[in-house]
Amino acid sequence: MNFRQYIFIPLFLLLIASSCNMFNQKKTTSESEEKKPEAPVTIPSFNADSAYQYVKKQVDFGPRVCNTKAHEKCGDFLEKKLREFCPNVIVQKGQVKAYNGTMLNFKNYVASFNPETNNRIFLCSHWDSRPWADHDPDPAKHNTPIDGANDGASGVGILLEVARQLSISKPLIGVDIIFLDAEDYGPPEDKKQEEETTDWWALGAQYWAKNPHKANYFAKYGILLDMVGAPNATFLQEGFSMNYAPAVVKSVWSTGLKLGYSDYFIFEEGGTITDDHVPINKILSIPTIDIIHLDRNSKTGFYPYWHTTKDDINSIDRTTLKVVGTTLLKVIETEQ
Ligand code: AHN
Ligand code: ZN
Repeated sequence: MNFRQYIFIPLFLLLIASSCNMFNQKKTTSESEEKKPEAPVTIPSFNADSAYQYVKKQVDFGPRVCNTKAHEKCGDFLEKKLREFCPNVIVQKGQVKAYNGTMLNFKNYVASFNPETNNRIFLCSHWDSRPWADHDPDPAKHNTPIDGANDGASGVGILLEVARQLSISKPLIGVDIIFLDAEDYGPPEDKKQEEETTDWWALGAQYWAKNPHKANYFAKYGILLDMVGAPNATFLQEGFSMNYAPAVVKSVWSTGLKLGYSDYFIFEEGGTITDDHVPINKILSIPTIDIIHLDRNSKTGFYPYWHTTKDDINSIDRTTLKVVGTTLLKVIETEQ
């Protein structure tokens, strides 16, 4: 063998070997493609900045008092957002009579994830805001409509973000997200009757409880959010919730506790509050609880800026939105 043979034979063998190898490599690639792991499971994580923006957007329309332009515009925004996140949205509209005889145009919005299953829960909040700051420390402001950043917009902002998360993670159970109207048109302090029937609150919820968006509507239970965005909020266990749905209260509060939110979800009974969950419990008989900011140290028993002009966007805290939203997503996950 001369020098050339020394070089070319091994070179030739190398070429054959490498071409075989190329073939093999190709095969390996296609095998690895077959074994490609499935797309990672999306774990929903509540985004507090997103919820905050939804709160701010509502407040920016101005007070969402029934029969006003701001109310109508905000309603259109809510419907548009719900339709972005969910293919099944029903809008209920009509008129209800207020304590002073005013006919209020109202709209209730219902977004249904997995509408076909009866293994479902609902989450709700009122979206209107109060026409009068009748608890403002300044009496000159008692007729001023409120922004209702906390009283109204906070619950809706959280639920819009929950809806956005569900549109990504696709729950196995059914979930209805419901925005109830005309909750906060109850008689102002100076016009209250001695023996108030209290039927003047929660007019949209009363309508929905009597005329659910769907015949024979069923849900295992419901959760109402009311004033869920103030800093260091304290959610005492509201009285009607404890009467009608004690197991739901305990389970939701335990979920909050497990997530590390024991400063918010307090295992202490608060007073009974006439709110949207009352007609739902009474008329529709679906056990429904109220997660509501109750404060033993405030004069009204509610969060300090309740029905004052200070219930504005500055009273909203992302951490509280996160606490409540994360707890709700966990509750949904636990139901799967
Ligand atoms: C009563 O004052 C009877 N209910 C209060 C319900 C409410 C008003 N929640 C928010 N604003
Ligand atoms: Zn209110």
